[in-house]
Amino acid sequence: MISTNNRALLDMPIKDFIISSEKVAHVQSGNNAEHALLVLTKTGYSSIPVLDVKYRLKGLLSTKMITESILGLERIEYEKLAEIRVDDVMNHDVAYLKITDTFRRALDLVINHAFLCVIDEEGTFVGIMTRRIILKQLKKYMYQQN
Ligand code: 2BA
Repeated sequence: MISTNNRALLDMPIKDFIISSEKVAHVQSGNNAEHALLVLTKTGYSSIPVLDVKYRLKGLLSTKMITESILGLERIEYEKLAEIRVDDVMNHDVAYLKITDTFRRALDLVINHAFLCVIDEEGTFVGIMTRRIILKQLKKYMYQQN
């Protein structure tokens, strides 16, 4: 049975828990893989959002996707990095949240995803909600119960 307190958390709008877009490392779909690998390596994140020039969410990109694309039979073909576009190697199938969604949907999705991209009514990327933030909120509510 869900307590009143838990329901309050589940029904809470996600907008207060978002890491806003200007703080989120991202690449553009037209960037080449060399630039993307640089961003991933420098920021230290294992996966980051891919946006178009109008800041619309297009996919997710990880270091693994890039290295797989340059994996030859006997060696890693680094020279290909400059020719490969982010668009060609990213994952197009992205689980995302709408800014109007509640914590309940975020909790459902974050079980299988380390972070979720958040878009507004026009489909513009507004930021991310991470597993860390969701766990922190859950912990806060669980302690309040005792
Ligand atoms: P990962 O990069 O695999 O990071 C897993 C966890 O390791 C993060 O969990 C965070 O607790 C820690 N971590 C990794 N890199 C960090 C860094 N540079 N600074 C501080 N902590 C770091 P979450 O915070 O729950 O993030 C989950 C995922 O969300 C990350 O997975 C990453 O893919 C993405 N992410 C988080 N913040 C981001 C940002 N500002 N820009 C782009 N992607 C971000």
